[in-house]
Amino acid sequence: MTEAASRKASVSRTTNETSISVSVDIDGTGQGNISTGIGFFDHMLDQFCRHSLIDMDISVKGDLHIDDHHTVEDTGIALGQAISRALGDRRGITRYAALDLVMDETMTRAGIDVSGRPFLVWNVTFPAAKIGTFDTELVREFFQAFAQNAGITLHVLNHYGANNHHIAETCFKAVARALRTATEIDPRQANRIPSTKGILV
Ligand SMILES: [Mn+2]
Repeated sequence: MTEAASRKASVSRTTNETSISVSVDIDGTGQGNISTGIGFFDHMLDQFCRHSLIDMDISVKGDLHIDDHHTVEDTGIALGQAISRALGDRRGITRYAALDLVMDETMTRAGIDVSGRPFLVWNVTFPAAKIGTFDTELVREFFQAFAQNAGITLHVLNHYGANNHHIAETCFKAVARALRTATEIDPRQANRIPSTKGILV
């Protein structure tokens, strides 16, 4: 980019199940203001924000009297939409990133292609169904919704781990770090769409 374009976007999404406002700044410093009504999910999104360096304001009012499912999935939808809008035509991005992330006894790999082609490969098994009151199966639901709506190809592989909190947290942190790298502007091709097709949407 000859002149740094602003890579920010806001999304508001209201259904009969949830009401969500999301604002993101891809070129942020990892400042977040996150409130979903689900303590554990807020903790995960705080990690996602901090380690991606993408500023995220996320405010959700969901039908938690039913369960956490709609709130988690719809947050993934709105956050993915905001990231996609903020990326615009995806000009100049690094596009690919992958890394292994460790936390105590757990190691998780995330690989990303900011391709415009939504796809999730999820190879993570939680030993327990719950972390406190939070259903561990919702971690996959979040990333499925996020990848679909962000227009990214996302692979997550848990190599090993015993503690469910750690397994979940390494998923969020690994995807955050990969997303940070993959969405950063590559100065060697800063004004070019990183595809021989000439388009990434
Ligand atoms: Mn934690």
